[in-house]
Amino acid sequence: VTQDELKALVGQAALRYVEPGGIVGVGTGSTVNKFIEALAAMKDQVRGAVSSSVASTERLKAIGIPVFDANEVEELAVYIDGADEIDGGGHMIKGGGAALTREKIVAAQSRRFVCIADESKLVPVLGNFPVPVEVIPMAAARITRQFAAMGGQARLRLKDGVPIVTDNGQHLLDVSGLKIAQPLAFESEVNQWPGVVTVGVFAHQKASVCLLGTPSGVRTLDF
Ligand code: DER
Repeated sequence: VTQDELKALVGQAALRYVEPGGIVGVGTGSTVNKFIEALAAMKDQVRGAVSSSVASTERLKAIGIPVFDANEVEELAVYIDGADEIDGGGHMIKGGGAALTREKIVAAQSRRFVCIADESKLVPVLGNFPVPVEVIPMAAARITRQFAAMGGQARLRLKDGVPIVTDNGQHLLDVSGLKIAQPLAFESEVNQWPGVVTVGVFAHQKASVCLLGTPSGVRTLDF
């Protein structure tokens, strides 16, 4: 079974968490893209979506699903999103797709976070995947030094040699060499460093449930 097939499996499985007639929170990434493809089959049963990125907005509109601004909607029943890593407590590293800030915003206004992931994402301790951090550009060097002081190596995310600019017009650092055994404390600490927009550790907005794609089917982990 390929990783792509595992992503399609969980993208399809996530449909059962979408309430008919509701507005669904939609994340970003290749696994979420499989969910959006699956959602096309039941698009007349949903009122619309709140999106976490320009990329997902474009895909939702392409299948005819109305996209609402986050400010137009009160609480969402469910938020469907992937993860770069997820631990046994439902804490995640996210941001591989550069959408971590809006993902955390939409997750915060959703009652349930349904994480969809292939089994390679489940880890005992977060940190093997470099932690994405959205930063205000002028603060990047100082934040890099702060991560160095805790043993992390922060690198500016580049595309064709130029810093990537997020949907919010900021830069991204990817921090390797960290072992995040206390995700809540780590998120609280880094979030309040001046110049940090969002740290790609989702502990305060952890998953409620994870649909994990495995060769023997979908494993449902409840947190
Ligand atoms: O950027 C993100 O947070 C994405 O959700 C990412 O973590 C998962 O992307 P993938 O489904 O393409 O692996």
